[in-house]
Amino acid sequence: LNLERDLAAAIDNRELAMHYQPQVDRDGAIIGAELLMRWQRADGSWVSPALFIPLAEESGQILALGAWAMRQACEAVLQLLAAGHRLPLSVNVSPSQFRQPLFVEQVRTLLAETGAPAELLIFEVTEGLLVEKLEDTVLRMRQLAALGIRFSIDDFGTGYSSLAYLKKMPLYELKIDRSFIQDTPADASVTAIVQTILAMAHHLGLKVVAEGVETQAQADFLVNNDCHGLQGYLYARPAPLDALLARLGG
Ligand code: G
Ligand code: G
Ligand code: MN
Ligand code: NA
Repeated sequence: LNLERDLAAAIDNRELAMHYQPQVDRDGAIIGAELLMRWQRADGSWVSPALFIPLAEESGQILALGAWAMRQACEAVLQLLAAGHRLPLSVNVSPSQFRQPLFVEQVRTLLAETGAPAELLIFEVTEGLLVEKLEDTVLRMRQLAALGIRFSIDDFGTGYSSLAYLKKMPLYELKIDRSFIQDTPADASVTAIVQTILAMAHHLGLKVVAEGVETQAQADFLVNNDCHGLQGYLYARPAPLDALLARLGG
């Protein structure tokens, strides 16, 4: 098994697919969707991104994968618009992708080429991005925000960065990591952490999406604490764009 070699071929052989997982509001209406990459090998087996994304990070292949993901996002935004749905899409941006010298230029070019409105793209970045080179990160985020791109901190609460960055960067949203949601509201201290994240976000004017919502008890608790968006198997698993379009109706 040589995943690195196979991954290079996967891009050329169109073995990568993008799946979309809806995010809903308190009434269950779809307010957005996250793009999640999938790799189906020639033998039909699926490789989890939890396995190939870290590998691609190490080999540098993440740059090609990331560029592909970004184009998929723009094309999906346009396909949704054509079907009458002005739906923001969230795309995961890995730290090395974000740190490429020409990243801002690439995004600008892609937006111009495709005509996708930047206002319908949310970049999910992890706290790992915010640990090093904070000044440069903030500068780039501002340049992208000036184009209309919004930013979400993915896996919030699991990283090592300081809360000081929350004030410094142009953020739109926090995504509470599913490890917290899993134990909410059953575990009192985890539940307290979730409530604290929600309260802090509200004070800072940030939206919050909870990931990994699997039970109605979790959803009820989150809604009662004014969580803006809910994402998880309770509503839908990640699936091809057609499934999202069907769910939106048309
Ligand atoms: O969908 P799943 O839970 O298997 O995803 C596992 C991990 O892979 C998650 O951490 C997710 O953020 C990451 N991932 C999925 N798609 C992409 C992508 O397009 N780009 C990047 N950088 N990470 C992704
Ligand atoms: O790291 P990131 O948040 O981008 O990754 C999200 C991952 O969580 C995806 O791999 C997705 O498939 C997975 N996921 C989404 N909803 C649920 C859920 O309700 N339960 C579990 N266990 N995983 C989920
Ligand atoms: Mn994510
Ligand atoms: Na996450």
